[in-house]
Amino acid sequence: MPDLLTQFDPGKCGRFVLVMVMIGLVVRADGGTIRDDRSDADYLSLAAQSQFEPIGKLTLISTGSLICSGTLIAPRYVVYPAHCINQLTDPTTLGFEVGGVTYPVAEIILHPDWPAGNPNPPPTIEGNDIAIIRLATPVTGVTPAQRYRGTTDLGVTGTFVGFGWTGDGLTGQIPGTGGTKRAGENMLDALGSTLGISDNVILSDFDEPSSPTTSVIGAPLPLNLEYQLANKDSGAGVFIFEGGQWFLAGIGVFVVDYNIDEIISNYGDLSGATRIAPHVSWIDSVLCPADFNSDQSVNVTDLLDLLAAWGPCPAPCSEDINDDDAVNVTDLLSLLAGWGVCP
Ligand SMILES: [Ca+2]
Ligand SMILES: [Ca+2]
Ligand SMILES: [Ca+2]
Ligand SMILES: [Ca+2]
Repeated sequence: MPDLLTQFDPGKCGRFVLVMVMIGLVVRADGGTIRDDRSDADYLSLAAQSQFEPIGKLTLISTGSLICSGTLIAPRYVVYPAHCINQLTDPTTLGFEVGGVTYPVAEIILHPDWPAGNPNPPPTIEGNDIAIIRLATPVTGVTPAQRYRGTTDLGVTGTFVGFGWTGDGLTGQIPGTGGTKRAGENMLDALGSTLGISDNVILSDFDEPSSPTTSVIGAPLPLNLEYQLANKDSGAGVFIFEGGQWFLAGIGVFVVDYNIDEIISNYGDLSGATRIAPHVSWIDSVLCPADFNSDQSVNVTDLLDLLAAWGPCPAPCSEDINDDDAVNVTDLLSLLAGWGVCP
């Protein structure tokens, strides 16, 4: 499968001419480009910290080749970008490798507003580039990432963790470098509307240590382990630290040759991540469909709600869990199966 290179229409994107690389198709993938004045070992050891264990590889089972990164958000569920497997609809061909084990995939759940099967979706829907896979068996020995539910994921440091190509801010990404888990930092500088796309996307520029004028958005100086997403980094986890806890705030989806020098992911280039917070209700509804009152638990309140809706129930009808236009014993059993604290 070739990489996708999309030339955005400047008319759609304000004053910007964007060359967008949809990162993360089939090929082995190291994660991200790094500062030219820092040791790669520092980025690799950041990636090895325990809070980043839930980031794994979505692979083709037959070859073990990397499709994308993904982040475990519950023992049976992984979040990743929808564009990664648009054209691969058979979940049994896929595996998720985390903690040294590859788990088979049971189901692919694309965001309902993502155009399934369209490899070149318009930038207007870029904010919905998110999907979930359900694993056939639960992951053990790895603590899932906490989904970010707050509102302060802008103007803070993001830690990006993925398996894509690497290089540094001078060389940009180097083809064929891949497969190693690498982490780096960048400020989450601006929302997507800065580029004329959805505010469900958050943007980060690659700041140059010796040249503050390279800055595109936000502060002009790089962070200590400044980093940029590169090819094959789709699904890189974007983490923030708030209130003493790490949260998954986004997933890497694209990098833009913003400085138009035909070098991808060098100083002066921009990347985008789909934010988790605007999608957290949808994620909750997938992981815990019987929690009708969204209190993160399936209990007697939800049971009474279901019983009150018993009988024919045309859409929209949240109590009709299996979408057959009726609330009946099937939905009741589904609710009972999910009884307790939501994943
Ligand atoms: Ca930056
Ligand atoms: Ca560039
Ligand atoms: Ca509930
Ligand atoms: Ca039903």
